[in-house]
Amino acid sequence: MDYPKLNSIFSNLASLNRYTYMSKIALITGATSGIGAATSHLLAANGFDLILTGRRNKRLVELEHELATKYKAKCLLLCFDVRKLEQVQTALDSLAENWKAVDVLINNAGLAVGLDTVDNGEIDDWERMIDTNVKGLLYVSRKVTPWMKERKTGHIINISSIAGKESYPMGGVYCGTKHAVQAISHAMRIELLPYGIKVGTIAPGMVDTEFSNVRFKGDDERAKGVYKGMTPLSPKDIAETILFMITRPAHVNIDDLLIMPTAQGSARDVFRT
Ligand code: NDP
Ligand code: 8X3
Repeated sequence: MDYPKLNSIFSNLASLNRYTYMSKIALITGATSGIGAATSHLLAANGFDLILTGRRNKRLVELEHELATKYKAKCLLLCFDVRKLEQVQTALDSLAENWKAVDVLINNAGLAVGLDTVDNGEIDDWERMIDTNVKGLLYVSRKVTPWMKERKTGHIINISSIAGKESYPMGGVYCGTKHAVQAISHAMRIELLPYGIKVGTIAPGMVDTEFSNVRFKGDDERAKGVYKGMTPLSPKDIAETILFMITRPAHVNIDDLLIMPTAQGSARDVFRT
């Protein structure tokens, strides 16, 4: 028996397996920026095949190119608005059967728009936050969860916030949407117990992304001020936390994880120098 030759055949088969059959599939909403983009990089580097979604197609195409070049990652792009039920359904229905075997769903797409009291808030801002953060998460989960149930496996990570743990003035509606993410996630966790599907939430404090630019509608100076005199979390910090959560042994589920910058003690208590 020619053992070196056999070894080489086995090692080739293993690598074929790794790329053809064994890679786990992660679907990340809001992959075009911030936490979603950083998570796409880290999961690609760790051998995941990725379904990347967002509204900005150019960014999705650039991201795919970067991940293919850096990590030889296999990506599938779906450009849609999570607020639009029909778009969500059409996009996800278009997946080939092998891509519907989603192992990890990261419901990350979300935003805060405006900072105002309830008696003065812009109705359109409210609609955008509620439709994206709550209904968008529900629309995507409604499509993907049955695929996981069928396979009796899967892991759903919902991105919440410190705003899902406490409310602060002028952020009532954003806080309401993130409290809803916490409540919905907890119910999903219990509903999916019989299927062995894990559900977990991550609630970050301040993370340096495009979040504040979006909240302040393109006012970059105001957005920069949010992180003045303190070191916020980086999107990579959250990506690493997600990777940790989804690589625990089969019997371990991290249900709910609050992660804050060292300089932030609550939604409103930030130590600045
Ligand atoms: P970014 O603004 O950098 O990224 C937001 C992502 O969400 C983008 O990829 C954007 O893609 C996507 N998105 C927004 N609206 C829609 C939509 N209608 N349809 C599809 N995709 C959408 O912010 P973050 O990375 O910070 O935000 C990610 C998540 O983290 C959000 O849920 C946010 O609430 C949460 N979070 C953020 C914190 C922070 O301080 N940054 C702290 C705690 C939680 P596109 O525009 O291409 O559609
Ligand atoms: C984002 C963090 O403090 O602006 O979810 O609500 S905060």
